Amino acid sequence: MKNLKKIKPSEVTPLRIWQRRRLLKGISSLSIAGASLTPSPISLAGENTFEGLKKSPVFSTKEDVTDFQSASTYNNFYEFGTDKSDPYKFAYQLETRPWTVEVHGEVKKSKQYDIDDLLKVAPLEERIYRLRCVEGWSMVIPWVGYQLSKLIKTVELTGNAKFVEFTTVYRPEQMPGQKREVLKWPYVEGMRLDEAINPLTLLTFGMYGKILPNQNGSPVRVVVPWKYGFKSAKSLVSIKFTESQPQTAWMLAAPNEYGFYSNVNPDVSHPRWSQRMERRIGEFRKRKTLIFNGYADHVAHLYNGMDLKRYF
Ligand SMILES: Nc1nc2c(c(=O)[nH]1)N[C@H]1C(S)=C(S)[C@@H](COP(=O)(O)O)O[C@H]1N2
Ligand SMILES: [Mo]
Repeated sequence: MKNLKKIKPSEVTPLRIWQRRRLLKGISSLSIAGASLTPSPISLAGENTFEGLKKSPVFSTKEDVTDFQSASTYNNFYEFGTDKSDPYKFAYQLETRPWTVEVHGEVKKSKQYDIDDLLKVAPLEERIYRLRCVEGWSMVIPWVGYQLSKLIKTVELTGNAKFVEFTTVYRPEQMPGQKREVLKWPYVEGMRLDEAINPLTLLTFGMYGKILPNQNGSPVRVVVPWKYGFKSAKSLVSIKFTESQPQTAWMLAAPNEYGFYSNVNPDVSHPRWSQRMERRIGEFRKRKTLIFNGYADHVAHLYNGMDLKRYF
């Protein structure tokens, strides 16, 4: 018998119901804020569903969407542990309201956004993107967000801005994985400014038409579909524009394995395994990995003349 005192609420209530309750608690402030600010065509209805989402056929794949169950239970979010099931088990502990995101650095108008205001900077769209993990699996997920470029426009960059640095929240009391030095916390990622402005780069608040489950990076993350999954940092508290290249958590951990660019590239192996093939979650037979994860038409020009083996 387990010691009753040690039983987590998630073990008493079936986990998914517990998480939904947490989600509903978190969202109530959002719907109230949404009702008070009228101009946005997007509103949240029952079960945290975004209504009136514009679909984005130009930027969406027509491939089969991964089922929500897999996309929300098989995750990498080391702040909650290194097992694929840890984020699903533990992410309910993260309090996603109130939440502020600092947008700062080389900008004329730095700003602390309340998450419910950040959500309204531009109309939210649904974008169905492939996301491939450096470990060799991939998913197809309908994300909800707007182009990061829309936010960048509102803060007016200075001429010195050349890179963007994303920082995840640091809260070891709510994120048990941060109690161990698996990575240098907080999790930091980054990219070049032209990559951040590319129309594919999505500031993301939801998936499958609903607000993001905590384990997928609630309340806001970035999704950069032509790069390995770890570039798409979750649960952001800071978006900083910098003159020099950010030092990322993965580069600090293993610089010879995880480069700054980390573009999906079947021709550049990870030092410990090939990147030629991938397993789409839900499929049995492996498929070939495509250069830039199949987004070459949108992003190949960003790397003209660059040696991608050197800048991996
Ligand atoms: N803060 C933070 N962001 C993160 C990670 C992480 O460990 N911490 N893991 C990354 C990795 S390795 C992948 S593959 C994707 C997975 O996103 P998903 O769980 O929503 O599919 O999140 C990325 N973002
Ligand atoms: Mo990953």
